[in-house]
Amino acid sequence: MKSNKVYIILIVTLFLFAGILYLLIGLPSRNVEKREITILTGEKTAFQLKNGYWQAVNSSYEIGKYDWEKYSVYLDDEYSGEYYLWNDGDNFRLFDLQKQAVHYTEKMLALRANFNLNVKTFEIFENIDYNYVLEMLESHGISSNESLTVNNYLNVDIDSDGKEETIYVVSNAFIEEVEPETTFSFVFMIKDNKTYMLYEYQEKNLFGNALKPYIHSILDADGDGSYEILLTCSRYSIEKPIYTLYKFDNQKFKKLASDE
Ligand SMILES: [Ca+2]
Ligand SMILES: [Ca+2]
Repeated sequence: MKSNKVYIILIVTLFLFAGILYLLIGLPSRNVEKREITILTGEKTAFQLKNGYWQAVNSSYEIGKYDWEKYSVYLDDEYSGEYYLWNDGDNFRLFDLQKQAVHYTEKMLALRANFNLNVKTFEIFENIDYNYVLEMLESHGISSNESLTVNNYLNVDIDSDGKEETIYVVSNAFIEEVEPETTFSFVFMIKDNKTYMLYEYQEKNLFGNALKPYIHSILDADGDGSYEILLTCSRYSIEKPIYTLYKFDNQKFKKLASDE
């Protein structure tokens, strides 16, 4: 009888322990997997998070499924309201809730998610303090005399720790006055005096191979409280720019989705 009691107590304890483990580990990860977002830009880029996976949606058929859905729309990073979207083959157009066309010229970001949306507003400054940029160029064998077409920065608290990081964008893409040997672009973040590379491109300068980076949006794309960066890279041709979404995770930037 006594040994039976011991067994029952052991089994009940095991069940309780398994239950607590499930609550601690199982539930939070299930919540993460339940987070869904659709990210659309004016230039018909579409990224989607579903069942814990990121995907760049490219086919016209799949993109067509986003038409006439309601989205939270941000124009030049400011929340503008709820709109319907419809793609004309090249771009997403906006329609108000009465389905009247709304013309826009601003940078457009449209979101639909099952969690609270957070989009940062930010200001881009011309860089006058070359220290970090020179260090970056030198470490890639590029002369400090090289002419640049982009040299700017912005301050933003990416990891929501109350301290702002600085993100630098530097490039000689699309330079006209001179014929440089290499074409290069770097996007990097300085946090606590340390450099974290977000995007780097360095190639022999051939006609039309340059890529010019631009920070399109800073948003919490996966609802975890830290911010992701949506970067665009323009090309020489009239082709649409390449969009890539980056997450700063474990002390490095990783790609979540790209329509490269
Ligand atoms: Ca920070
Ligand atoms: Ca996030």
